Amino acid sequence: MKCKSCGEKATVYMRQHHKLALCKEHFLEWLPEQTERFIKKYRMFGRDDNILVAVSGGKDSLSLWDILHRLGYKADGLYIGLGIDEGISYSDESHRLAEKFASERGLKLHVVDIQKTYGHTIPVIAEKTHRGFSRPCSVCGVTKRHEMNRIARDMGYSVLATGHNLDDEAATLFGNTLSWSKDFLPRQSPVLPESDGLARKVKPLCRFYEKEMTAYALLRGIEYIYEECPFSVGSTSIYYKELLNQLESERPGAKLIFYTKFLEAKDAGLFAPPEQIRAELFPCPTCGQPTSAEGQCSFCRMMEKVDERTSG
Ligand code: Q46
Ligand code: ZN
Ligand code: ZN
Repeated sequence: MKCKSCGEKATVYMRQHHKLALCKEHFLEWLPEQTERFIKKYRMFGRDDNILVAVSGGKDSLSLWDILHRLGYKADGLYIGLGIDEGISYSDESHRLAEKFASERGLKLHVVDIQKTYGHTIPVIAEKTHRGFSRPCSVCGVTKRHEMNRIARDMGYSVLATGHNLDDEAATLFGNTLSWSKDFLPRQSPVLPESDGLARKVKPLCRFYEKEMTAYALLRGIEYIYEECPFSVGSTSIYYKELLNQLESERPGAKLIFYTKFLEAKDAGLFAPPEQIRAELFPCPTCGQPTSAEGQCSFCRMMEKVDERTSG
């Protein structure tokens, strides 16, 4: 197989992208160019925006940071230490790799350690709130969202970027479609506009297959944590990813079509415009972040419960 650009031996073959074959050098050019295209297509941000990239130490978020930096965007990183240390030192190792990535490139990384900031690790918070019987993912999700919004607001970032890839987005869409979620389907988008003091949220990698992101990180020589979070084992989203991979192997491109046709249908008016569906928001009396219920936001309610159970 030959590279479409230069005719040298191809390293990456993408059956799902009209059988595109590229050598290492041209693949490493192609992926950032495509990212730039999507940033413009979905009007994610411009060169003047201050972008905060949520960095987990995994291949997607570190590659995203690498790409934005190469494209000349102003992008700093945020690493959230969750204190997950079950079987492997997942948090320590991912933190080390995020720091290493930043220091090698002279990039700025903010670090929030949940245990230092709130007194407990994620697994302990989950245990105390009884929300994490099988796994602490809902507690973890609420906390990460809260901390990303907090740091973006306090440090003056207008855009919050995450490394979700096509496999992530297609699995989420699949789950939301199975239940025809009228709350989540209208909100699933490569870009969520800023609102009520919350930064704009963008997913510049949402149209790249996971295997393309793996190839990018490996060929670029980015050192990332190979292990997934130990709590992701057996999750519904991994099950959906496996189902979609089966479909993809029979019908190359099916995942991309599933996702992009959904975005097109949304643009064509599948749902009412977001302003009409959006619930009224109130500032949380404790932390000030907007919440849909009058009273404390879900993060502050959760932390109050943890405090009660710790002191009581
Ligand atoms: S939510 Fe759950 Fe992830 Fe948090 S506890 Fe691990 S698997 S890291 S995306
Ligand atoms: Zn080439
Ligand atoms: Zn709050």
